[in-house]
Formats: sequence, structure tokens, C-alpha cells
Amino acid sequence: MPQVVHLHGAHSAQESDGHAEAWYLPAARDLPPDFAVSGSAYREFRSRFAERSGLRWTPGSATFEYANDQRPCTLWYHDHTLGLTRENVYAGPAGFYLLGGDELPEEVLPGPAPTRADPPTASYHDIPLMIQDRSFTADGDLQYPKRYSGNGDGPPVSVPGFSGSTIVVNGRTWPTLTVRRRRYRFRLLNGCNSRFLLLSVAANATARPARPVLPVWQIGSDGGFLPEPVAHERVSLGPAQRVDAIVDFTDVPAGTELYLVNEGPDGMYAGGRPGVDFPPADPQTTGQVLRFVVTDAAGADPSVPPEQLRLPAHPRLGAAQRVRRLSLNERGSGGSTVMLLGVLDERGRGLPLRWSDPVTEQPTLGDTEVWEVRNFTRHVHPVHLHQVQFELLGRGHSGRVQPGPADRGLMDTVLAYPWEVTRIKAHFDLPGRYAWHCHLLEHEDNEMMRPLNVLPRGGAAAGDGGAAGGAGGAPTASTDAG
Ligand SMILES: [Cu+2]
Repeated sequence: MPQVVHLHGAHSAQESDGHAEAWYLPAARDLPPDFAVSGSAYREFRSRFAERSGLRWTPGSATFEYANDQRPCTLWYHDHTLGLTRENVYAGPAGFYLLGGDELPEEVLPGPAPTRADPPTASYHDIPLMIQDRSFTADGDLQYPKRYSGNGDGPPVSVPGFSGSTIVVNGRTWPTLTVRRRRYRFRLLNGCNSRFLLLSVAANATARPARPVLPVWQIGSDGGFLPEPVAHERVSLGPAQRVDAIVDFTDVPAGTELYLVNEGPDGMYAGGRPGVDFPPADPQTTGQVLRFVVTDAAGADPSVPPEQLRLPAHPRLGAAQRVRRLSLNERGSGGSTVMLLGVLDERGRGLPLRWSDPVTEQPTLGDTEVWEVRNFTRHVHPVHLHQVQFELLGRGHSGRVQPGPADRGLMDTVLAYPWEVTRIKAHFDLPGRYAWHCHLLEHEDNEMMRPLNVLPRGGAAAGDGGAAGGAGGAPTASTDAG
């Protein structure tokens, strides 16, 4: 299988970013002679990496270097092969990359997190939880639908979405986690292909609506700490998003069983409330994530209660040099529907573009930009930009609705709601070839992905989407006001 690893959320040089066209096959001797052994960007990035580091990739491999020059946060890696990401990620290659640092004194937050050198008896109070949905055949193989026949007479196309029949956490179906009567830090990651999660901690696994018994205190988002902790009854987590959370089991009697339950839908998500706007996931199966069994405390808990936590501030991005107007579109294609990114035409309508169309998003190196993403579809799309951790400026029909407290941190993936404008601000300080895309993997593989090329200062910006969007000029700080 072709492979190329993307470190999601990382500030990586282009040759180490895991570009979708930098995939490669293993150096096998029995490859059919007419097979390409690598994607179109592989050789270029191999040369760039050799120039930078003096190391040459051997056939069937790639070596990447991560600068780790960003705020401490919860990153994750996964395959990013062009057109095959959904199947590759589904098959396994995905996991955590916890970027540590000294933003807070030790013991303020629950710890430690697992490390490679741990003895088997080690106990953890900072636990990464990768939540995914999977389906299995009767003999235990992973099952994924091969083709989807579309809703017309056209040729079969790839599956437009996927909803597995089980929930797995760190690769296990519905596991049990034994916890002490103390505080825990959970790095929640939605690693599903296209399922949205609405999570809460309940005493009853199957009652709906779920009755949350403990708050989930969110302290961080994709790119690091929030300005202040936010108590959630329900945490919303779109594909690829992370929530850095604290759950306090101190006052829960030993012997209690609690459940992390999911009230997101068993299908496409359009926003709204479970049980009102859509049926929640099956309470018997995909509506359950894991079981907590609470046991006695073992010694004092030195961590600070979440309601008293003071989180380190992070500097906000400066004024933007330009505004880009972009679109999420739905188009008929050979009897079925495809989702495509795009720009706006001169009348403000969505102009869908495919992966191979001329590049439109070409920021200049060192620039800060506002992107106004108009969602012309009925679905929520998690929009992901490579290279950057961005700020959310606003939502709603005009993009001027202030973000809620949980959306005030840095993020690399933002939920774009139907018929709304999602306004974000990003600073581009690495040159080269990147991408932005919908993180529903079935959409991404069906070309809901576009190049994002950062040009050197003074370089030609032909076919620039800013101009196509009609923004053209150089907006001032007033466009950033929110
Ligand atoms: Cu999408």
C-alpha cells in the first residue's frame, strides 16, 4: 500500500509534512512494472530533505524531521496518501504525538502521560484516548465498504461517508478504564473517518438523553491551552479535533461505574441537538465509548482543581494582510453528489474547484490572512489547514458571531456549519506546498481538498484565489475585529 505520514497540526517544513502526493510504495521486488512507485511530489521532497539535512531517503522510505517549535499540544499522526487516506487511516496508521513543554509547573495538571521507557507497572493520570468507529466481519477482520453505487446511473464512486458499528478506543472495542478517586487529564481525539462525537460522562450507559454526572473541563484545543478552562456537560468533537480535558473523580464513591457516552449521530452531521434535530447514536453500541470503574484514591492528588486553574496566555495573531473568500460546495457528478472546496465567483456564488485545478490559495510567506469559508452544503465539514494553528474569528450567516469560550484557543481543524460563514485567521511562515481540506476522510479522498502554497515574498501569485473571491485589496486591522 502507498503510505505517507502527516503529523496533523504540526508546524512542519513542506518535505516533512506528509503531502498527499509524496506517497511511496515499499521497495518490493515484485511490483508490477507499470506501477508508479511514488507520488509526483516524492522526488522533489527527497531532494529538499537531502539538501537540508544531508540525509538521502532510501527507496521505499522517507525520513521526516519535526521542529517541535510550537506551543505544547496534542498532535496526532495519520496517513495522507492521495485518494487512499480513508482506507489507510481505517486500517491502522494513526496515533498520538504529544508535544510537551514547560508552560505550567509540574503537578499543576494531572500526570504523567505514558512514555516509551515505562515499566509495565506504571500508572498514568494523563491518558490519550483515540476514539474511532470500526466495523468487523464475523471472523474479526476490519470491514470497510469498497464501492458506493451512487444514487443514479453513473459509474460507481467512492463511499461518501462511513459509520462503523462499534466504537474502539486506542484500538480496543468498548474498553474499561480503572480510575482512582482523583483528577485525570484525558487527551480526547476523534480519529473517526467521518463520525462526529458528542461526549459526556454518565452513570447510565444507555439512557437518552444522557444525564451527565461529571463535567468535562476543557483546558485545551488542537493547538494548546484555552485562555481559561471551560466546563462542558457535552463535548463536541469533529473528526481530527482534539480536546484536552480534566475529569475529577475525587468525589465519586469507590466501586462506581461511569460511562463515556456518545450522542452524536450514526450518520452525517448537520449540527443541532441530539434527540431534537437528529437521533443520537445507538445507545446499545456506537452510543457508548468506554466504561470507567472508580477505585480508592492512592495518596494525595497534587493537581489543581480545574475551576481554580490559571492557564498560560498565548499571544493573538496580528493584523491580516488580506481576506480570502472561499466556499464549500455540493455538486452532482455522474449521478451522485460530490463535495468540493472552491472560491467565490464575481456574484458571490460558490465556484467549486478540484485538487488538480490551478492553485488559488497562495499566501505570501510571512503574511497573516483571514479566510472566510462559506458553507453552501447541508453538512458540517471539519476544515483543516496544514502548517498553521489558526484562530476562529466568527461564525453565523455573516461570520460575525463571536466564538464560544471553547473556540477561543488555537486550532488546526474548525467545524464549518451549513449555510454559515466560518472566519479564521492564520499566519503562514513556512514556504512551500501544503494543503487544506475537509477532514471527513471520505470527502477528502473525493477531492474535497485543495493545494495551499506559500510563496516566497516577491514571488509570482498567478491565479490567486483572493482576487477570484473579490477581496483583492489589502484589508486593515478593522477586518480582524471579529
Ligand atoms: Cu466535508
